[in-house]
Amino acid sequence: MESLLREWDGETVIVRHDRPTRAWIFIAIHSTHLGPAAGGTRMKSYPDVQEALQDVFRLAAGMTYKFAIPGLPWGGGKAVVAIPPDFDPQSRPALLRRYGALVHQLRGLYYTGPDVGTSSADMDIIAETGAPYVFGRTPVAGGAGPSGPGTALGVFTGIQVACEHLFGEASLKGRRVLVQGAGSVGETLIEYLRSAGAEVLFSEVDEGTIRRFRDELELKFVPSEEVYTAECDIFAPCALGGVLDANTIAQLKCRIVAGGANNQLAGPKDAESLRARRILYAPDYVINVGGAITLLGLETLDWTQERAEEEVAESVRRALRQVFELAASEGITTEAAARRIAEEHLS
Ligand code: PPY
Repeated sequence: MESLLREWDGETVIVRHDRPTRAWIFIAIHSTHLGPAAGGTRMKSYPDVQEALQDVFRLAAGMTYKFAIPGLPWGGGKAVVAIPPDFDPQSRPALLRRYGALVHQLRGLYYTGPDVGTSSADMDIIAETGAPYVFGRTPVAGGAGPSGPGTALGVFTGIQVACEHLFGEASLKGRRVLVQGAGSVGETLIEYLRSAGAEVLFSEVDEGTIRRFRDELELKFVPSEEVYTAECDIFAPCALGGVLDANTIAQLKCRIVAGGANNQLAGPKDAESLRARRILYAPDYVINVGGAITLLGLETLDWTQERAEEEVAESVRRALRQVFELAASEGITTEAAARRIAEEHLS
């Protein structure tokens, strides 16, 4: 724990142990250089507290880069609510309200929203005590709803730009795309891909979701143990982070990796391994910014849904093209190119 805190390059971390539920709450403020910190709240169980802290640190840093690339006036932050494995769902609303009160106490240092394990309905509850520092409430409660569809549009645009760069055309007609995780982002991404004429494969762990996509939409299901060896043009990780490591990269049979999950690379060396294998990687934080743009635009800039969609597609297109061009001209990885652009905007 001590070394994690010492080595983190962020600004501040707020720690709360919630005694009634034995949950740990971490709010990591990575950078407020460009504006107040914003980022979703992740709620799940972790094998140990250190992993929860490590996750919130990496996620918050990702938000800093995510906002810096398109030059949005927001800083990087994220929260993790690490619940014990025997967490009683009945204690959830009260925990969310105590968490909202903590967000409120920070008086705008950190704005929150949905992430893995939290929904718009949860944002409504958090906002009972945490307003006005909560994005992504349900439309009925006055919010912009979930961030998944906006994220999916950005990822879809990123996939088109990657195809244009590698194959010379943005069209997805007949391209084989494997979507890992048919959750809030993956589900909408699959719709976009199907409408564009792609051949969609999916992998998923939830039985009900598997049935829905395999049996009702007749999509090809890829079991977890085959997800890294399946042949496809594009692999789109839309579940959890850390899926690209030395082991999985060596097995990949795709030409492009472009997905919505945060922190897809297990470590910095993995960007090099992808490049060595001539797999084009669209850096996660460059193309998964659509949820943030949508929520912030709809809730703070009075955008219409149509405007939000235009802004997402346009900013992802512009940023990813710039990343690919810089990577090619400098002979560096796309990850290094993205980092360089973000750091320029931060300095
Ligand atoms: C993400 O893009 O990972 C987010 O956390 C989205 C977001 C952005 C701003 C407020 C809340 C959530």
